[in-house]
Amino acid sequence: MLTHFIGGEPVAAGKAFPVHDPVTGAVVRQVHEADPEVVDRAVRAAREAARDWAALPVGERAGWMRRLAEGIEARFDDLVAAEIADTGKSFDQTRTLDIPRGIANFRAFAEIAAQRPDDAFHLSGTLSYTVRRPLGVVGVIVPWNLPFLLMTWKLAPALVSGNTVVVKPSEQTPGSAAVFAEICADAGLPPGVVNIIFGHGPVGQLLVEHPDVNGVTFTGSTRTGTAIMITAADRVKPISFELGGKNAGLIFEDCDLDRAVEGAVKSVFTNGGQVCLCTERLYVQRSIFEEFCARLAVRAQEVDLQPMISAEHREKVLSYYALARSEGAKVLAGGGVPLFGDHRDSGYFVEPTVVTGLSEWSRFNREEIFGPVCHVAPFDSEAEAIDLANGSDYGLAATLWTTSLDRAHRVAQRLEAGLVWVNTWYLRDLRTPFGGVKLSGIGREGGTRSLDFYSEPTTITIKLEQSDA
Ligand code: 6OD
Repeated sequence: MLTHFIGGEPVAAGKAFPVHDPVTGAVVRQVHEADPEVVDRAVRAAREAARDWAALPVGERAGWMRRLAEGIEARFDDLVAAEIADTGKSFDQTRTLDIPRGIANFRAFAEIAAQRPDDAFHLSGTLSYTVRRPLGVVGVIVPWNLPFLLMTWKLAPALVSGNTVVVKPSEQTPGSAAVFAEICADAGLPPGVVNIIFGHGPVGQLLVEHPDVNGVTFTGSTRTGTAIMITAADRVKPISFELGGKNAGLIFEDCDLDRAVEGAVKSVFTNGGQVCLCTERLYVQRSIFEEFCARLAVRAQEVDLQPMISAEHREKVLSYYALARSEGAKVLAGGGVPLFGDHRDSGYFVEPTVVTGLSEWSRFNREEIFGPVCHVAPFDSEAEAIDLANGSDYGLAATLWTTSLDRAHRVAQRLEAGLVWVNTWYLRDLRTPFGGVKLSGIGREGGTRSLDFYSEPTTITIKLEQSDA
């Protein structure tokens, strides 16, 4: 049974809840559910550790980040196994993306923080400079789609900036966080610097409202983000949110069509479409629309299947497949549930799906689905393509496919999204600002933006007396 990790110790408290393997629906583990006393205990442990951790020179904290990266390398296979058991991800993706990004996150933020200069300003006889102080105790709420990647993406900058943390992983994917707790203990990380508590949504709510939690970082649905924001507003806590998306992909007739089709396949179907950066709306220039649709429909039937995270989420995705039909869509590929004839038939799979023919105002084209599915529509001009892409309540990511350098810059700069990829998708440089506009989030993390969020500057201004000499 998975236990909480508080003050450097395993804590077995709270009733048990099961985690299911999405591939088969079978129970893979039992986990303790935190209650208010456990949440309070974790926050107190983090608070007690905060002063000494913040007092360490940043170079020493960076050293700890490198040691945690080494710990992840040493437990690589256990982390891969835990992540796959909870999510049903492919071995290939977990080994090449999810777990390596944990290592990269700790290494990158160690370097970025250790090398960051402070600001200094001179103005007619005054010197002003800034020192940055950590927020204190940070609540880290992690989603189920990229559990280890996103937990470490938040932990590394929070810790290297001098905060202590209480992490709440998703109740659906606690496994890799439990291995990470062992890594922290084995590395000898000072007790209370990292605390991990398990449980459902109300545990996250208790964490956000705890008076001794000084800031909250969250990746997940816009609805949950709104609820956290309302709670955090009570004490004006800093928040950083990366929320939902309804991301557009623009395919121009001057693209390299082979690359564009493969890029669309990757951006729509990776992780079963369960990445906030996945494309759900594709707009294709009319002259290549028919060919693009035909090729995408074929490729959709060839991709490796990844299950939805839960039976409930599968029902949600299937309800959008039904909605597409009832709104009058033409289904080009998929639209149902695959039959395997083996143990996977009790898992949470859906068919990768491509539809066309819906209006921009249909619910299908406006709401985030978070499954392996997209709608494809034609456009006639560059201006129309930009309007279509921007005509969404969300603004996280967009992709565009063109071989024209001018068009690439011109269009990319007019898209209302925090991230625009040209002739690629989900290519990451961890130093760049990362986040969304509109309903897709608030704030940016990545590189020094993360350090800015997880610390606050104090400006010190000194009057310099003029010498008579
Ligand atoms: O790659 C990242 O750093 C990141 N924050 C990915 C977020 C994906 C959301 O599903």
